[in-house]
Amino acid sequence: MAEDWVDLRSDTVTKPSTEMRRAMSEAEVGDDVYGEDPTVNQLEAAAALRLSKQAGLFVPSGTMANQVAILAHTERGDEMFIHQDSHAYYYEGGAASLWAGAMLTLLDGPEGLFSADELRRRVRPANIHHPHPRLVSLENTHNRAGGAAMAPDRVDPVMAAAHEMGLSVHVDGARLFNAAVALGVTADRLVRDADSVSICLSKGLGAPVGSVLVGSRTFIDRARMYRKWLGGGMRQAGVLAAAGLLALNNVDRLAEDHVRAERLLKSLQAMGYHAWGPSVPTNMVMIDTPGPAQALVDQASQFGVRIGTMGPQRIRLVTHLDVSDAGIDRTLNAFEAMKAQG
Ligand code: TLP
Repeated sequence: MAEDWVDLRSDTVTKPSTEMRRAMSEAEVGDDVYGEDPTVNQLEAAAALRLSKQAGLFVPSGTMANQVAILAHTERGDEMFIHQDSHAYYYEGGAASLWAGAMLTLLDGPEGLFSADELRRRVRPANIHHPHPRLVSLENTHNRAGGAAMAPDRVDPVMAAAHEMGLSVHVDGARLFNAAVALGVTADRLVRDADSVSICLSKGLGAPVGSVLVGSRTFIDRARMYRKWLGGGMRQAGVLAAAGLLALNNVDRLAEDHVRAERLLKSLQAMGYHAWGPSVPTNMVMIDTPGPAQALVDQASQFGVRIGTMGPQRIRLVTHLDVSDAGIDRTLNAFEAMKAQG
Protein backbone atom coordinates (compact mmCIF):
# COMPACT_ATOMS: atom_id res chain seq x y z
CA MET A 1 0.00 0.00 0.00
CA ALA A 2 1.30 3.47 -0.86
CA GLU A 3 2.69 5.33 2.13
CA ASP A 4 0.24 8.20 1.75
CA TRP A 5 -2.93 6.13 2.13
CA VAL A 6 -5.24 7.04 4.96
CA ASP A 7 -5.95 3.68 6.54
CA LEU A 8 -9.13 3.65 8.62
CA ARG A 9 -9.83 -0.09 8.33
CA SER A 10 -8.74 -0.73 11.90
CA ASP A 11 -6.52 0.53 14.69
CA THR A 12 -4.64 -2.76 14.25
CA VAL A 13 -2.81 -1.21 11.27
CA THR A 14 -0.65 1.12 13.38
CA LYS A 15 3.08 0.83 12.84
CA PRO A 16 5.69 1.00 15.62
CA SER A 17 7.32 4.41 16.05
CA THR A 18 11.06 4.98 15.73
CA GLU A 19 11.29 5.18 19.52
CA MET A 20 9.46 1.87 19.81
CA ARG A 21 11.71 0.18 17.24
CA ARG A 22 14.75 1.43 19.16
CA ALA A 23 13.38 0.09 22.45
CA MET A 24 12.74 -3.25 20.75
CA SER A 25 16.26 -3.51 19.43
CA GLU A 26 17.72 -2.61 22.82
CA ALA A 27 15.42 -4.81 24.92
CA GLU A 28 16.96 -7.09 27.51
CA VAL A 29 15.76 -10.59 26.73
CA GLY A 30 15.82 -14.14 28.07
CA ASP A 31 13.85 -17.33 27.49
CA ASP A 32 10.30 -16.46 28.50
CA VAL A 33 9.17 -20.09 28.54
CA TYR A 34 11.60 -20.46 31.46
CA GLY A 35 10.14 -17.22 32.87
CA GLU A 36 13.52 -15.58 32.30
CA ASP A 37 12.73 -12.69 30.00
CA PRO A 38 13.04 -9.57 32.17
CA THR A 39 11.20 -7.34 29.71
CA VAL A 40 8.25 -9.72 29.41
CA ASN A 41 8.15 -10.03 33.19
CA GLN A 42 8.15 -6.25 33.47
CA LEU A 43 5.31 -5.89 30.97
CA GLU A 44 3.19 -8.56 32.65
CA ALA A 45 3.68 -6.87 36.02
CA ALA A 46 2.95 -3.41 34.59
CA ALA A 47 -0.29 -4.55 32.95
CA ALA A 48 -1.42 -6.36 36.11
CA LEU A 49 -0.66 -3.31 38.23
CA ARG A 50 -2.47 -1.01 35.84
CA LEU A 51 -5.61 -3.14 36.10
CA SER A 52 -5.23 -3.89 39.82
CA LYS A 53 -4.94 -7.65 39.30
CA GLN A 54 -2.31 -9.97 40.74
CA ALA A 55 -0.56 -11.24 37.63
CA GLY A 56 -0.31 -11.00 33.86
CA LEU A 57 0.47 -13.23 30.89
CA PHE A 58 1.90 -11.93 27.62
CA VAL A 59 0.33 -13.55 24.56
CA PRO A 60 0.73 -12.94 20.82
CA SER A 61 -2.81 -11.71 20.10
CA GLY A 62 -6.14 -10.59 21.48
CA THR A 63 -7.71 -13.74 20.11
CA MET A 64 -5.27 -15.93 22.01
CA ALA A 65 -5.82 -13.88 25.18
CA ASN A 66 -9.57 -14.51 24.98
CA GLN A 67 -9.18 -18.19 24.12
CA VAL A 68 -6.64 -18.85 26.87
CA ALA A 69 -9.00 -17.11 29.31
CA ILE A 70 -11.95 -19.24 28.23
CA LEU A 71 -9.84 -22.41 28.55
CA ALA A 72 -8.65 -21.41 32.00
CA HIS A 73 -12.16 -20.57 33.27
CA THR A 74 -14.04 -23.59 31.92
CA GLU A 75 -14.11 -27.37 31.61
CA ARG A 76 -15.33 -29.07 28.43
CA GLY A 77 -19.08 -28.70 28.00
CA ASP A 78 -19.38 -25.75 30.36
CA GLU A 79 -21.68 -22.92 29.38
CA MET A 80 -20.39 -19.47 28.60
CA PHE A 81 -22.71 -16.48 28.23
CA ILE A 82 -21.75 -13.86 25.69
CA HIS A 83 -23.36 -11.06 23.71
CA GLN A 84 -24.15 -12.20 20.18
CA ASP A 85 -22.08 -9.39 18.64
CA SER A 86 -18.97 -9.99 20.75
CA HIS A 87 -15.59 -10.62 19.17
CA ALA A 88 -14.96 -13.88 21.03
CA TYR A 89 -18.11 -15.29 19.43
CA TYR A 90 -18.38 -13.41 16.15
CA TYR A 91 -14.78 -13.10 14.99
CA GLU A 92 -12.76 -15.90 16.55
CA GLY A 93 -13.66 -18.70 14.18
CA GLY A 94 -15.61 -20.72 16.72
CA ALA A 95 -12.40 -21.20 18.69
CA ALA A 96 -14.13 -21.35 22.08
CA SER A 97 -15.94 -24.50 20.94
CA LEU A 98 -12.85 -25.90 19.26
CA TRP A 99 -10.36 -25.48 22.13
CA ALA A 100 -12.37 -25.22 25.33
CA GLY A 101 -15.34 -27.29 24.15
CA ALA A 102 -17.48 -24.57 25.67
CA MET A 103 -21.14 -24.19 24.90
CA LEU A 104 -21.83 -20.61 23.96
CA THR A 105 -25.17 -19.13 24.91
CA LEU A 106 -25.79 -15.92 23.04
CA LEU A 107 -27.48 -13.00 24.71
CA ASP A 108 -28.65 -9.73 23.25
CA GLY A 109 -28.99 -6.19 24.51
CA PRO A 110 -28.35 -2.63 23.40
CA GLU A 111 -24.84 -1.43 22.62
CA GLY A 112 -23.12 -4.77 23.10
CA LEU A 113 -24.37 -5.53 26.59
CA PHE A 114 -27.18 -7.64 28.04
CA SER A 115 -28.76 -6.73 31.34
CA ALA A 116 -28.22 -8.43 34.69
CA ASP A 117 -31.87 -9.53 34.61
CA GLU A 118 -31.46 -11.08 31.19
CA LEU A 119 -28.44 -13.00 32.46
CA ARG A 120 -30.38 -14.19 35.53
CA ARG A 121 -33.20 -15.31 33.28
CA ARG A 122 -30.91 -17.33 31.02
CA VAL A 123 -28.76 -19.08 33.63
CA ARG A 124 -30.62 -22.30 34.37
CA PRO A 125 -30.63 -24.11 37.71
CA ALA A 126 -28.37 -27.10 38.29
CA ASN A 127 -30.00 -30.10 36.66
CA ILE A 128 -28.70 -33.15 34.82
CA HIS A 129 -30.23 -31.79 31.60
CA HIS A 130 -28.30 -28.51 31.66
CA PRO A 131 -24.66 -27.67 31.03
CA HIS A 132 -22.69 -26.20 33.93
CA PRO A 133 -23.05 -22.42 33.70
CA ARG A 134 -19.49 -21.18 34.25
CA LEU A 135 -18.47 -17.99 32.51
CA VAL A 136 -19.72 -14.60 31.37
CA SER A 137 -17.67 -12.81 28.74
CA LEU A 138 -18.06 -9.06 28.24
CA GLU A 139 -16.35 -6.69 25.80
CA ASN A 140 -15.37 -3.08 26.56
CA THR A 141 -15.23 -1.13 24.30
CA HIS A 142 -17.62 -3.10 22.17
CA ASN A 143 -16.39 -3.35 18.62
CA ARG A 144 -19.53 -4.26 16.66
CA ALA A 145 -21.56 -1.84 18.76
CA GLY A 146 -19.48 0.93 17.18
CA GLY A 147 -16.73 1.09 19.80
CA ALA A 148 -19.21 1.59 22.65
CA ALA A 149 -17.60 2.40 25.99
CA MET A 150 -19.46 0.83 28.91
CA ALA A 151 -19.53 2.71 32.18
CA PRO A 152 -19.37 0.98 35.58
CA ASP A 153 -23.09 1.53 36.14
CA ARG A 154 -23.77 -0.68 33.10
CA VAL A 155 -21.21 -3.42 33.68
CA ASP A 156 -21.10 -3.67 37.49
CA PRO A 157 -24.63 -5.10 37.85
CA VAL A 158 -23.95 -7.74 35.18
CA MET A 159 -20.73 -8.80 36.87
CA ALA A 160 -22.49 -8.86 40.25
CA ALA A 161 -25.28 -11.06 38.87
CA ALA A 162 -22.71 -13.45 37.36
CA HIS A 163 -20.89 -13.75 40.66
CA GLU A 164 -24.13 -14.20 42.64
CA MET A 165 -24.83 -17.23 40.47
CA GLY A 166 -21.29 -18.58 40.87
CA LEU A 167 -20.09 -17.68 37.36
CA SER A 168 -16.73 -16.08 36.56
CA VAL A 169 -16.38 -12.96 34.44
CA HIS A 170 -13.90 -12.34 31.64
CA VAL A 171 -13.62 -8.92 30.00
CA ASP A 172 -12.30 -8.68 26.46
CA GLY A 173 -10.68 -5.31 26.96
CA ALA A 174 -8.91 -5.17 23.61
CA ARG A 175 -9.75 -1.44 23.72
CA LEU A 176 -10.36 -1.06 27.46
CA PHE A 177 -8.16 2.03 27.62
CA ASN A 178 -10.29 3.71 24.94
CA ALA A 179 -13.27 3.10 27.21
CA ALA A 180 -11.47 4.49 30.25
CA VAL A 181 -10.36 7.64 28.42
CA ALA A 182 -13.83 8.23 26.92
CA LEU A 183 -15.55 7.77 30.29
CA GLY A 184 -12.95 9.66 32.31
CA VAL A 185 -12.43 6.75 34.71
CA THR A 186 -9.41 4.58 35.36
CA ALA A 187 -9.21 1.31 33.44
CA ASP A 188 -8.96 -0.68 36.65
CA ARG A 189 -12.29 0.71 37.82
CA LEU A 190 -13.99 -0.66 34.71
CA VAL A 191 -12.78 -4.17 35.49
CA ARG A 192 -12.85 -3.98 39.29
CA ASP A 193 -15.11 -7.01 39.57
CA ALA A 194 -13.79 -8.99 36.60
CA ASP A 195 -11.94 -12.26 37.20
CA SER A 196 -9.83 -11.84 34.07
CA VAL A 197 -9.20 -9.13 31.52
CA SER A 198 -7.42 -9.13 28.19
CA ILE A 199 -5.92 -5.94 26.80
CA CYS A 200 -4.44 -5.42 23.34
CA LEU A 201 -1.21 -3.49 22.91
CA SER A 202 -1.32 -3.70 19.13
CA LYS A 203 -4.42 -1.61 18.46
CA GLY A 204 -4.66 2.09 19.28
CA LEU A 205 -1.70 1.84 21.64
CA GLY A 206 0.60 1.24 18.70
CA ALA A 207 2.67 -1.88 19.50
CA PRO A 208 3.24 -4.19 16.52
CA VAL A 209 2.18 -7.37 18.36
CA GLY A 210 0.81 -8.51 21.67
CA SER A 211 -1.85 -8.68 24.31
CA VAL A 212 -1.77 -9.24 28.03
CA LEU A 213 -4.21 -11.36 30.00
CA VAL A 214 -4.48 -10.42 33.68
CA GLY A 215 -6.16 -11.99 36.68
CA SER A 216 -5.38 -13.69 39.99
CA ARG A 217 -2.04 -15.45 40.33
CA THR A 218 -3.73 -18.88 40.41
CA PHE A 219 -5.70 -18.05 37.29
CA ILE A 220 -2.62 -16.82 35.42
CA ASP A 221 -0.64 -19.94 36.42
CA ARG A 222 -3.41 -22.00 34.86
CA ALA A 223 -3.57 -19.72 31.82
CA ARG A 224 0.18 -20.13 31.26
CA MET A 225 -0.38 -23.84 30.71
CA TYR A 226 -3.14 -23.18 28.18
CA ARG A 227 -0.96 -20.66 26.36
CA LYS A 228 1.52 -23.51 26.00
CA TRP A 229 -1.22 -25.76 24.62
CA LEU A 230 -2.02 -23.18 21.96
CA GLY A 231 1.65 -22.79 21.07
CA GLY A 232 1.79 -19.24 22.37
CA GLY A 233 4.89 -19.61 24.52
CA MET A 234 7.44 -17.36 22.86
CA ARG A 235 11.14 -17.36 23.69
CA GLN A 236 13.04 -14.05 23.58
CA ALA A 237 9.73 -12.21 23.48
CA GLY A 238 11.23 -9.21 25.27
CA VAL A 239 11.75 -7.57 21.87
CA LEU A 240 7.95 -7.47 21.58
CA ALA A 241 7.27 -6.71 25.23
CA ALA A 242 9.55 -3.66 25.01
CA ALA A 243 7.16 -2.22 22.44
CA GLY A 244 4.24 -3.16 24.69
CA LEU A 245 5.74 -1.26 27.62
CA LEU A 246 6.00 1.88 25.50
CA ALA A 247 2.51 1.30 24.17
CA LEU A 248 1.17 1.64 27.72
CA ASN A 249 2.39 5.26 27.60
CA ASN A 250 0.05 5.93 24.68
CA VAL A 251 -3.13 5.73 26.72
CA ASP A 252 -3.78 9.44 27.22
CA ARG A 253 -3.36 10.25 23.54
CA LEU A 254 -6.31 7.99 22.69
CA ALA A 255 -8.41 11.08 23.46
CA GLU A 256 -7.11 12.60 20.19
CA ASP A 257 -8.42 9.60 18.24
CA HIS A 258 -11.80 10.07 19.88
CA VAL A 259 -11.92 13.75 18.91
CA ARG A 260 -11.06 12.84 15.30
CA ALA A 261 -13.72 10.12 15.22
CA GLU A 262 -16.28 12.63 16.48
CA ARG A 263 -15.34 15.07 13.73
CA LEU A 264 -15.70 12.30 11.16
CA LEU A 265 -19.09 11.31 12.54
CA LYS A 266 -20.55 14.83 12.60
CA SER A 267 -19.20 15.76 9.16
CA LEU A 268 -20.38 12.53 7.53
CA GLN A 269 -23.83 13.02 9.03
CA ALA A 270 -23.88 16.60 7.75
CA MET A 271 -23.11 15.26 4.25
CA GLY A 272 -26.16 13.00 4.48
CA TYR A 273 -24.48 9.69 5.22
CA HIS A 274 -26.20 7.42 7.71
CA ALA A 275 -23.22 7.55 10.05
CA TRP A 276 -23.67 6.54 13.67
CA GLY A 277 -21.88 5.86 16.90
CA PRO A 278 -22.88 4.57 20.34
CA SER A 279 -23.97 6.74 23.28
CA VAL A 280 -20.41 6.83 24.63
CA PRO A 281 -18.29 6.78 21.49
CA THR A 282 -14.56 6.16 21.20
CA ASN A 283 -12.48 5.75 18.04
CA MET A 284 -15.00 4.25 15.62
CA VAL A 285 -17.64 5.49 13.22
CA MET A 286 -20.12 3.22 11.49
CA ILE A 287 -21.92 4.01 8.25
CA ASP A 288 -24.99 2.10 7.13
CA THR A 289 -25.12 2.08 3.35
CA PRO A 290 -28.23 1.86 1.16
CA GLY A 291 -26.41 -0.46 -1.28
CA PRO A 292 -23.53 -2.92 -0.90
CA ALA A 293 -20.92 -1.62 1.57
CA GLN A 294 -18.14 -3.07 -0.56
CA ALA A 295 -18.98 -0.62 -3.37
CA LEU A 296 -18.17 2.29 -1.05
CA VAL A 297 -14.97 0.58 0.09
CA ASP A 298 -13.85 0.24 -3.54
CA GLN A 299 -14.84 3.82 -4.32
CA ALA A 300 -12.96 5.19 -1.29
CA SER A 301 -9.82 3.34 -2.29
CA GLN A 302 -9.73 5.40 -5.48
CA PHE A 303 -9.22 8.44 -3.25
CA GLY A 304 -6.43 6.81 -1.25
CA VAL A 305 -8.72 6.06 1.71
CA ARG A 306 -8.96 2.57 3.13
CA ILE A 307 -12.11 1.60 5.01
CA GLY A 308 -13.56 -1.77 5.96
CA THR A 309 -16.95 -3.44 6.02
CA MET A 310 -18.71 -4.67 9.17
CA GLY A 311 -21.54 -6.34 7.28
CA PRO A 312 -23.07 -6.34 3.81
CA GLN A 313 -24.40 -2.81 4.30
CA ARG A 314 -22.18 -1.45 7.02
CA ILE A 315 -18.82 0.29 6.96
CA ARG A 316 -16.46 0.96 9.85
CA LEU A 317 -13.94 3.78 10.11
CA VAL A 318 -11.42 3.57 12.93
CA THR A 319 -9.14 6.39 14.04
CA HIS A 320 -5.71 5.64 15.55
CA LEU A 321 -2.28 7.13 16.04
CA ASP A 322 -1.35 6.93 12.37
CA VAL A 323 -4.35 9.05 11.30
CA SER A 324 -3.74 12.81 11.58
CA ASP A 325 -6.09 15.76 11.22
CA ALA A 326 -4.90 16.00 7.61
CA GLY A 327 -5.92 12.35 7.16
CA ILE A 328 -9.40 13.17 8.43
CA ASP A 329 -9.63 16.14 6.02
CA ARG A 330 -8.60 13.87 3.16
CA THR A 331 -11.18 11.26 4.18
CA LEU A 332 -13.95 13.84 4.39
CA ASN A 333 -13.02 15.24 0.97
CA ALA A 334 -13.20 11.71 -0.42
CA PHE A 335 -16.65 11.11 1.07
CA GLU A 336 -17.85 14.44 -0.28
CA ALA A 337 -16.62 13.54 -3.76
CA MET A 338 -18.21 10.09 -3.46
CA LYS A 339 -21.51 11.69 -2.54
CA ALA A 340 -21.28 13.85 -5.65
CA GLN A 341 -20.47 10.77 -7.77
CA GLY A 342 -23.55 9.07 -6.31
N1 TLP B 1 -10.56 -7.00 16.12
C1 TLP B 1 -10.22 -6.75 14.74
C2 TLP B 1 -10.95 -7.73 13.83
O1 TLP B 1 -10.74 -9.02 14.28
C3 TLP B 1 -12.42 -7.47 13.74
C4 TLP B 1 -10.53 -5.31 14.39
O2 TLP B 1 -10.05 -4.87 13.34
O3 TLP B 1 -11.25 -4.65 15.16
N2 TLP B 1 -11.22 -8.39 20.86
C5 TLP B 1 -11.71 -7.35 20.18
C6 TLP B 1 -12.79 -6.54 20.80
C7 TLP B 1 -11.21 -7.02 18.92
O4 TLP B 1 -11.71 -6.00 18.27
C8 TLP B 1 -10.16 -7.80 18.38
C9 TLP B 1 -9.59 -7.50 17.01
C10 TLP B 1 -9.69 -8.89 19.13
C11 TLP B 1 -10.24 -9.16 20.37
C12 TLP B 1 -8.62 -9.81 18.59
O5 TLP B 1 -7.38 -9.24 18.55
P1 TLP B 1 -6.23 -9.86 17.61
O6 TLP B 1 -6.51 -9.34 16.23
O7 TLP B 1 -4.98 -9.34 18.22
O8 TLP B 1 -6.33 -11.34 17.69
